[in-house]
Amino acid sequence: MQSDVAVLGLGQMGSALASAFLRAGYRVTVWNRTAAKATPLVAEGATAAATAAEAQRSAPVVVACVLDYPALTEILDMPDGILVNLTSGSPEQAREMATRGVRYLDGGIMTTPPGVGDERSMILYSGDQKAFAETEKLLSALAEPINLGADPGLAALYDTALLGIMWATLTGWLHASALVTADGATAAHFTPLATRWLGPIAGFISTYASQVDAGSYPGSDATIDVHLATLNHLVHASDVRKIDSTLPRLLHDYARRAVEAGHGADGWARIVELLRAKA
Ligand code: FVH
Repeated sequence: MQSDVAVLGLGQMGSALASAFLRAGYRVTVWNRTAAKATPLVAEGATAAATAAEAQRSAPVVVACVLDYPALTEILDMPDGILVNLTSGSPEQAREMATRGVRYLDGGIMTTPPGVGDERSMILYSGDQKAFAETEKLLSALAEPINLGADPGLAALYDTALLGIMWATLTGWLHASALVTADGATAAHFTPLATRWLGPIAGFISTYASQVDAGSYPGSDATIDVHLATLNHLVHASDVRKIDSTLPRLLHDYARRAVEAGHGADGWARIVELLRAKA
């Protein structure tokens, strides 16, 4: 072992991870299927391994960030040591990987490559808790490490759930941008109001979290009856401007179903019951 950490996979993210370790002063061995991608990192001070197996024997901690789990499985050859897998996957894949005899930590990177090495960024971890304790300081070089506990699937579950929020939010904003630009406004003019609106929305979410856990959804801020009436405007405004109304119609449909089931006086958090009941 001549390095502190080995990084397998030097795509956009793996290169950013290796670079952050180097900037923090760690000795880093790198490996990538396409060897040329190691060149800039070697210039920064990394050692290039000739094979994935050689890299895995070069350090007590191996950080993997390749395309997907099949790619990881192809190159995995760890006799011992700690595997920190930052490759995206499902909770089920993470739990299966943890059964393969390595000391396993699964991770979900909640940033893009430019955010790696920034302490305001976060990376979610779950799995072997002793391994987390042993690697926490090292992993702090990448982002704030958030420990979700011993279930190796939890980091991937939270990662996926958080990405779901991202896609829903981005698509809501894009729909809104299509709406306002159809009448001659610009996205640049509209967007500061949109980002300001995300503050109150974060407040609604915090209020609704305990309601979701309690299964009780008082309509004390706004009822689903009111949401439904207002959603009619969003569908109408989209239709008039010939903007795709799949998203507003989906939301309208949730509200309509809740009202038809007799829950019009409840708050929006009640919709979770429709999301849960796949009938
Ligand atoms: N980029 C991002 O912002 C996101 C942030 C959240 C986490 N993701 C996940 O990180 C994994 C890698 O993503 P990436 O952005 O680094 O992706 P690429 O730049 O395309 O690099 C892919 C690397 O995977 C290697 N690779 C692909 N197939 C194989 C294989 N069969 N055997 C060995 N290595 C393989 C590829 O090698 P090469 O093409 O350069 O030879 C790259 O090193 C991913 O799970 C994201 O979801 C990033």
